[in-house]
Amino acid sequence: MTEGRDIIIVHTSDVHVDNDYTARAHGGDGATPLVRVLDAARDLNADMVLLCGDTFDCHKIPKFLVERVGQLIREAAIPVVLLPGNHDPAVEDALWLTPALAEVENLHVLGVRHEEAAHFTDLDLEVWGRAHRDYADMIPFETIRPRRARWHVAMAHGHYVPVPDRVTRPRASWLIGDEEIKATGADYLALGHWNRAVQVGCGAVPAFYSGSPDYARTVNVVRLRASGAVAVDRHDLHWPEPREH
Ligand SMILES: [Mn+2]
Repeated sequence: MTEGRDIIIVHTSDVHVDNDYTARAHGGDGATPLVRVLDAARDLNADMVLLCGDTFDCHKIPKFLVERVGQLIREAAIPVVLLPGNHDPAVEDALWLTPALAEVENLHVLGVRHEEAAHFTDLDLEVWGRAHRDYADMIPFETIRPRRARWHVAMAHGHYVPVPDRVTRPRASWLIGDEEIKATGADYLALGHWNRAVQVGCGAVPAFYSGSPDYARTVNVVRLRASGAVAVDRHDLHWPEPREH
């Protein structure tokens, strides 16, 4: 139980594990950004990691690398809640369904293992979000899930604009607006799709992009305090090796 202490959540997104661009940027190992994130979670003694979309760059990833990701998550030994994004949606032939990932007990893929919410009784916490289920546009907060636990954390992978215009074309897809953010009523809203770390919304709900590990070089650290307060900070990732881009 976590009675009396903070619940610590590490939030990142857009990790883009692959055997292509990300691998070339990290001396051949496309899982390096994920390793850095999980190292940070361990250093912070985190209770949970949120991977907020585009964890994989695509679904065509060599088996050895998928297995490595499954093993890294298993070894992290804390719940990892993953929202499929526009690069890695919950399609029929998604990597999420392969044994290397589907059999990782602490990996909770929304839209696959859970329809749209993962409930953690020991933390009195629910994490919910609507997965990308294809490569087309969708509205991440078209429907809102009401609070079902003391702590209500939402995830979405999309593009923030204060007031979405879903009529004019061309336009960005997967729009998220201020009113929708407010309507979530979440204690924390974890966002993905942008590479930079930034707070968005009108402030009614703490809504943050974490940015990608590669670009932001940080993860967001969310502390849910016993008092009910929520604190959000950024934590530097360790990058011992020089980056090549
Ligand atoms: Mn994206």
